[in-house]
Amino acid sequence: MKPKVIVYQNTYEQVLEMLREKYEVIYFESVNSANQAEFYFHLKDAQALLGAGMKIDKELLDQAHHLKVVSNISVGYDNLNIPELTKRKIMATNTPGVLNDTVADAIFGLMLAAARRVSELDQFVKNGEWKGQLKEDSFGVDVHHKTLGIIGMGGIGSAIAKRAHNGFEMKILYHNRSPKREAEDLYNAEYRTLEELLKESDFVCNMAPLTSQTEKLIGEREFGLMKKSAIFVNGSRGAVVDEHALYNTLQEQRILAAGLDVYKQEPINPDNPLLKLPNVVTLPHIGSATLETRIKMGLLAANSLIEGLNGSRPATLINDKVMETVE
Ligand code: 8YV
Repeated sequence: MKPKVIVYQNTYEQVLEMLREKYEVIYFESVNSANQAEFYFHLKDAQALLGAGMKIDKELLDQAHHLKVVSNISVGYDNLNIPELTKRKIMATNTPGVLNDTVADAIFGLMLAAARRVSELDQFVKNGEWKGQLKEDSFGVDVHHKTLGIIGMGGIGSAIAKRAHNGFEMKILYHNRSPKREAEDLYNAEYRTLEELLKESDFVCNMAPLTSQTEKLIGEREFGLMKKSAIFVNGSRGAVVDEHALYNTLQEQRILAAGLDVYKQEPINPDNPLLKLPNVVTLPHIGSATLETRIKMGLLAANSLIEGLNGSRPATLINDKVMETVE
């Protein structure tokens, strides 16, 4: 009898085929109220979970009596209760690295769109409002040669710094738990405290992972330190930002604009006042969602799942300590 694996989000045939060679694959394009009972029926004897975003906590794990691996198709793993997984000798894996350039591209897309008012002006043209001489002489601000502050200089942050340095000749500041010598050497990145970064940057890009320490890291006080001409981009997790504070700051024009790919609640409520502001450009959490990269992420996640079920150490293991306890 093949071990049972649950895939709980839509992924690609290449990924499913890779798993079906070895396992009984129970595939849900998404888990919702209509199929949740079926999901929990299979969870009882599933040995692995593959997907992204599902909250894997004590309550769920109490229903999963044979689980050995939880494999995220994402680099972020704030949906996983790592201490609970480790205590239960369940390996947790993610997909770092393969998405760095794709997410960095998306971040620059948001920076440029916010700086040059692309979303607003796109609608202006499409709504037939361009009827003659433009009423304004300029639309937005330059990105090149400005100062970019990156909060969270991990793999994606470094890819953003590469683009900023090589492509836009920007000055790069960063705030991180530990120094990043490689970024300092390659991109002349300079370490700053969070306060210093917020005060000095023309563009502030949040790429900090969501943890208990970073929840609402950027709130009223932090936005109050930023320049009135500054642009804020969030590409990591919505909960790292106090969205009410962001709205107030934008609405009162205490910063110039924002570009958002992530939100505290996803999908974001269409009535959220942030969506009514002309100086906010939004994406639906698609930072890594290009065809090429999502396939790479799915295959990497599947490979880590296979390594874990084979009893070896997955290349992208998050909770190393689990290897000390797995028989
Ligand atoms: C999203 C992400 O999962 O990897 C992460 O942590 O947040 C992203 O990969 C993806 O962009 C959703 O489409």
